[in-house]
Amino acid sequence: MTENTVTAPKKIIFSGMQPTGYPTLGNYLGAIKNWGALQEEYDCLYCIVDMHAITVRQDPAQLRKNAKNLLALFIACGLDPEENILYMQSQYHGHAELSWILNCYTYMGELGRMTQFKEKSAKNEANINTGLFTYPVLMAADILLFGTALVPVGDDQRQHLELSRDVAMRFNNIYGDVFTVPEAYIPKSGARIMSLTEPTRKMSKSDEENSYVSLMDAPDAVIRKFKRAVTDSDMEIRYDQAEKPGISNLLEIYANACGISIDAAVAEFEGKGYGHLKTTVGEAVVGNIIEPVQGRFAEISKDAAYLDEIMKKNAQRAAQIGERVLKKVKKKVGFVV
Ligand code: AQP
Repeated sequence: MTENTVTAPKKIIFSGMQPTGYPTLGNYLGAIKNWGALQEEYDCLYCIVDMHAITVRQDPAQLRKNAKNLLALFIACGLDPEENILYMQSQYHGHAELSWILNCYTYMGELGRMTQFKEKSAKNEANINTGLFTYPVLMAADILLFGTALVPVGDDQRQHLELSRDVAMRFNNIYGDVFTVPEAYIPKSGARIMSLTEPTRKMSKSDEENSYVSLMDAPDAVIRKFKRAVTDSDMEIRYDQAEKPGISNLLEIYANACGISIDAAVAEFEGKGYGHLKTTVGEAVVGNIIEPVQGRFAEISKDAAYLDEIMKKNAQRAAQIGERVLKKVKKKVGFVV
């Protein structure tokens, strides 16, 4: 490269995860694993979205602990805290400020159509709070605050991302080019890992314990959960999400855990029984994901001062980027800045 060469700024990536417990295998395969692959090509912000987490009642001490553990787990999963901005949502006020402004540019009807709101309010009938309803607006703020070009998420976030795009375009139509309109970045495989006990539903950390594998489950518990995974009464191992959701889910998990294609996974199990499939998938998950991640997590989480330093420094790095957009937005809507 010559001295005069100007390199184009890298595109910005933003994604978040709720500290509502340890991430599941679904969170890992649908999100964290892919985040790691993007860190060189893009400027990446990965946020622990504790403000989203309180839309469902949380124990305060546990929430704080979960948030710190999630930071350590991000690093244990291969996210470099120097290359990426790994930080806590509540430690940068810009998220809340922009969220309020965007609330005034989002319609009740749009939010009422959100599948996650319908599902979560059905699960939490005693606490259908406004935060649960406006969750996607906060998510839009998270993304738009940084001029984000790409948002790597699992398939369940597609609808929320579409709303972020609509709100950005609506705002830009009124005030000019303020926001970058973000694109979803959804992996071709692993974007929707299903529950082990009900394979037509997505794997979720707030569901019944045997339905999900947590990154912090003991290896023997992981094997046991896979052995109990719901399949079907047929005998054939083939990939067919509609007819064979349980087997297809196991094949998808195996392919992703081993870094091979689904076709290669199907070929590997040709002529084998369901028992063999379940044990082999469990062992691959333990050997390739659970044990290495837990080993690194044990080392990293010992050093509380190091994690505190990362949190502080990275919240400041996020604020440096966010303030530019926030100031512009405030000016546009007519605040005295
Ligand atoms: N089953 C899944 N398969 C693939 N990707 C998934 N993601 C979540 N579940 C799956 C992706 O993980 C990222 C972070 O999700 P989150 O923790 O912010 O919230 P969530 O989508 O609501 O995840 P959970 O596990 O279902 O949490 P709870 O039970 O607390 O609501 C997102 O990119 C998501 O797409």
